[in-house]
Amino acid sequence: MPVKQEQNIDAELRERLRSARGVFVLTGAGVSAESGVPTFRGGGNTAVWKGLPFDVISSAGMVARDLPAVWEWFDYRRGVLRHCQPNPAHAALARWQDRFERFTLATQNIDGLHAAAGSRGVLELHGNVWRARCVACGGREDIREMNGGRPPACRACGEWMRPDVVLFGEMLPVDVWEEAAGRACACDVCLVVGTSAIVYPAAGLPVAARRAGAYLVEVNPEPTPLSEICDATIRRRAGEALPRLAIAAVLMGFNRNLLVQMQQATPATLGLAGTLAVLLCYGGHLRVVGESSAARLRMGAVGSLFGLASTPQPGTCAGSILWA
Ligand code: BJW
Ligand code: ZN
Repeated sequence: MPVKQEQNIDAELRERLRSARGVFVLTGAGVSAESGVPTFRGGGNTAVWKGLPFDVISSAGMVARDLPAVWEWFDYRRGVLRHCQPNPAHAALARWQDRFERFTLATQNIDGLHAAAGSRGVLELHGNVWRARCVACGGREDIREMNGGRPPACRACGEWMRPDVVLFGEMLPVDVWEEAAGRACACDVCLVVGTSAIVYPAAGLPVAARRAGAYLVEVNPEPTPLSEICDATIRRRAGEALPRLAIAAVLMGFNRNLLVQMQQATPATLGLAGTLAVLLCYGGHLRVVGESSAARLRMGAVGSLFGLASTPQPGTCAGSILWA
């Protein structure tokens, strides 16, 4: 099946999202790019550090050879991250978590920005840069609550601690991986955002989801090896695309949950709701049912103001707005 390359959210994607019960999202460095976090392979400025390519310094071998250098590298990275805030893409995904029966957010990022945006239960496949882990007993600590010392010593057993991140050549945390793999294979829509999709095993999750029957969508300004098996690709930055997708999802929830109440609403409520919806949803899909002709007229007026193609019928005022 040919891949659909969309600048806009197409009707099929909206419908897939509307009917999805399980949504699985995999994010990578690109979702944090608009927060100022450098990517690994997208021209960011951390690709080489002190003459060492990141895949050398961020490797299992380096922990064995030179743990203090690994700490220095991650202290530097935390110094950069300290100034970074979640962006609209993180915020949009945080809003999604309550909109679907089953919603899973798995990330390859170690920056903690999804949680900072309010996402709960994020599956952090590659660990978290703000945590340290004891090389002997596996005990974990929040680096922000530890005092000095590099490498720090474990409070429980006195052995060295290391950053609690998954480096090249290391296994992913088994429980997190198994949870992610199970959820990926049980979703209806799989969204892959801002990853070059070349680092395994994480890059295998969307492939597994697609094989299990999910509708696979990629949000990335650049093509990736995954693009050719995607059902749709949105060639936009995550900070632009996700809020628009999120608004489409909000309005779908709005349709599903509030349609009945809207049928009972007064023309004024309908007019206000319609105006708000159109203002908020410049990329969304709007379907509001009104009992009175005044409400339909009001919706029609709002629609024409905002370029809404509306098709009012008795008892119904419906329309959809395409992205500008
Ligand atoms: C935007 C945007 C915007 C920009 N909006 N988008 C062959 C087959 C299978 C596996 C292997 C293999 N050869 C080697 C392996 C193993 C290796 C691997 O996959 N290597 C590949 C490079 C081939 N994998 C491992 O070692 C993993 N472990 C493992 O396999 O265990 C089994 C094993 C054990 C023992 C021996 C061998 C195997 C572990 C992988 C851990 C990865 N760790 C890192 C570093 C974490 C710590 C740190 O931060 O330093 O994780 S590597 C780095 O890459 C980081 C990332 O999470 C990961 C993925 O990168 P990501 O997120 O995709 O970022 P980028 O920069 O690559 O892409 C950014 C994208 O965003 C681009 O596409 C842009 O276009 C886009 N973008 N702006 C949306 N605004
Ligand atoms: Zn310990």
